[in-house]
Amino acid sequence: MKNWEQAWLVYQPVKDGTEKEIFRTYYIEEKGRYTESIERELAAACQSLFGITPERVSDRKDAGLVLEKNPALQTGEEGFRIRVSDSRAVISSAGDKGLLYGTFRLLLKAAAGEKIRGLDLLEKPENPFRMLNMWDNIDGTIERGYAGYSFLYEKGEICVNERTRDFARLLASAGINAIAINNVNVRDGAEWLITERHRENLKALAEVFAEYGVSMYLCIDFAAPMTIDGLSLSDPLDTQVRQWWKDKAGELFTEISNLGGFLVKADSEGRPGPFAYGRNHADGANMLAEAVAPYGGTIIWRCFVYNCQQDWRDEKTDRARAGYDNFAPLDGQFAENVILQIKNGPIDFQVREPVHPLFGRLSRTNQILEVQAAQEYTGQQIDVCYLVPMWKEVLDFSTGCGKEGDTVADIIAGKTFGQTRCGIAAVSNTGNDPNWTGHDLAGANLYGFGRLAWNPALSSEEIAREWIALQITRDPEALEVILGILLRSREVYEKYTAPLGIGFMVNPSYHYGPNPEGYEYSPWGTYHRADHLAIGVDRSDKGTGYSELYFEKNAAIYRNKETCPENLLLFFHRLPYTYRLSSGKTLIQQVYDSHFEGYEDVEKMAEAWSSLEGKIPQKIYERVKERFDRQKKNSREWRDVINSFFYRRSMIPDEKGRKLY
Ligand code: GCW
Repeated sequence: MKNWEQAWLVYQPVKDGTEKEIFRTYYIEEKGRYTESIERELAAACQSLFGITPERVSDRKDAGLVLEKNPALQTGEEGFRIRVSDSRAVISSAGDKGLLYGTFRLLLKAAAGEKIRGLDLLEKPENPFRMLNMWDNIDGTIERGYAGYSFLYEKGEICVNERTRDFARLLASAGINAIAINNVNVRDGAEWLITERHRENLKALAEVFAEYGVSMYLCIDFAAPMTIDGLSLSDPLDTQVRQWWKDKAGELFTEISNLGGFLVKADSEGRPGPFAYGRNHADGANMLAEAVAPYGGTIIWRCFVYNCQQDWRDEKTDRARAGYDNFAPLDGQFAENVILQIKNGPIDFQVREPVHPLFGRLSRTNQILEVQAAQEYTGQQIDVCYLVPMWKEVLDFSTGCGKEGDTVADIIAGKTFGQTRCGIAAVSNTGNDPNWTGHDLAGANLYGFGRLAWNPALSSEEIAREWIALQITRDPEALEVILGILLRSREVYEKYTAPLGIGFMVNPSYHYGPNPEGYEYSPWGTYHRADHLAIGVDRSDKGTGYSELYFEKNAAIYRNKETCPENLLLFFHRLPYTYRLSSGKTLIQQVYDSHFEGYEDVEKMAEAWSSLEGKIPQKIYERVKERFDRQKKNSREWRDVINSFFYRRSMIPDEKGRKLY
């Protein structure tokens, strides 16, 4: 018995399915790279969905399902076409991988209870890189993991087992095609993943991902030549260091055919990097790029570089500027096999942040957008928070960079500046909990990330509907209830946690629960500077100048408190508690109202969930109910702590006379 579940690949039996006739027999023209995976999936899915075992036939005419490669099709390697008549489905693609993705799409449509007869569909992924970043440590813990321990490592060793395959299936079925298998903070033994000590297991792991078209990346320690081989330095311009990386890349790429390259966090939060030698990040990245280039490898280099040793008394330094200031001047200096990975916002995955100002500025640099499915600051998979709406806001953001397609979605898809090494990455929210994501509803974020990465034009609602039907229920009424919860969950979370764009009011280090001054006098650079009159940071042209990093269209909106969106008001401006918002409400009253409302909304969501008892699988019902009990407690805590903090600072009572402490 597996002690884990199948998430959205549970393939719940279809009772009145006439579709099953199509799946009784299938024909695959020739053996391709993914044929075995396809056949395995068909067998498992059809057994579970329809109670049948599909049979492979050798004559195309006898088959209900036909899979064929067709080089003339405009699908590319990964896209596919699906056409279904009354008695036959044909999946075709110019590439092997397209057949795998097409198979998953057809099976998932059937599993979601959609009618597949008459289907005529041509799909191609919008983003070349659709990547998951695991923050798994090799001791089995997970940095910012909220779903148990790692299923990739145990006690310092890589694990490759049946669960690994199920994970690879989940990834491929959601369209994810790359994975970085270890934490970007490479430490406590993970430095040695690139040595022979782990080679056999690494090869085995890479092979499982290869079978599902997922290319494997390793996070590396920039100081590895010193850590592993005792060199005296890791200066990217030093000949010995450069040779060390060339040798290392040669070894790794020759032995692991499915290796995509390296993902690097350098000069960030204590990680080593090129700054130690007076070099810049282009020097660092290009040195590695040169080493992996002969093998077609890629270096993904993170832009999360800032000073985490800031003196809180220093009001000039603004952490929000750091990514831009470090990387914008380097545009055009990176090798063609380097990709910069940029977090969605300038600070750090808060529930509300403006879009990172590097988007649109880097016209001559490959780039990947990094989002966080792991709910570090968005409820830690205790509170429900469907993140697809937030990611869509980022993708839809028009940068005003002066090009035709100027949204973040256009830029990372390579449409704006013609790049091909680009796309989107998410920090994974998985762990070894039976349901993979701790909170069952967090499954929607993992699945949703993949779907959105494939096609950013899908709506949050479409994605949620698909996921609910696959993983929880096809019952229309129950589905609507769950949909209602998911679609408002982020807004609700924001209401009781982040007032008007102020982030980081969390408990230091583990980042769960309210603590308005938790980071206020710390070196981390995330201050709100509340006193008895006002709160917020002036990031306008009169303050730190952060608003001026955007193209004028957006800079003009942000620098002006009248036009700045309310949900970012205190991110960009320092304002008195008595400031009147466009609604006529004072700022302080808005804070009170939204926190009271946020808690009430949680109560309503929890009630809605309770109405599902008996209508959905009992274990999911119970697990989520337990999370809602905790979310209620948590949101009440937030409400009272934040409101009391503002009340004590301002001494302005709530107009509605509700209890403040
Ligand atoms: O938000 C911070 C997290 C760190 C993380 C870092 C990063 C992996 O608190 O845990 O380290 O971001 O993105 O590098």
